Amino acid sequence: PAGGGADVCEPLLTGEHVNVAKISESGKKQRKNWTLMWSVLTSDQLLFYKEMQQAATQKTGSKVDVVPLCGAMIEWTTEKSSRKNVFQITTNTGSEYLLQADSYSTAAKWYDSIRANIDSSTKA
Ligand code: I3P
Repeated sequence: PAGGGADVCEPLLTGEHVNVAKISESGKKQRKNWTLMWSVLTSDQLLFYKEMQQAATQKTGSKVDVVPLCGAMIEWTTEKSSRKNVFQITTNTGSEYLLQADSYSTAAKWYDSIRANIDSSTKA
């Protein structure tokens, strides 16, 4: 139907719980605080919600954070955390996020999907 509203981007990866720590905001370092977030990947954004239900109902303000993927960078890191399977996303506005899952296959699936969407939403 027409007039789908603000959130018409199709999620390319079904939501899933992922550990997230925002370590800097617009270039300013933040205290690391790992939080289990319900994470949804669209073609050009990574969305973090506190709970799965909030993603389903799309309540205004229910998103905890929106990570724009255009111009972002992604890389695995073993230096920024003592945890395993950690990768970092750096946005084009200088915000940095660490994402982590205990399962390597889960972490790798998110890494690959996010990287693909960064590539397709970023003009060469
Ligand atoms: C941090 C907390 C994080 C840890 C971080 C600590 O302490 O233990 O889990 O990151 O290590 O500083 P606090 O809760 O007192 O802020 P990892 O779990 O990713 O290792 P770091 O300072 O070496 O990043």
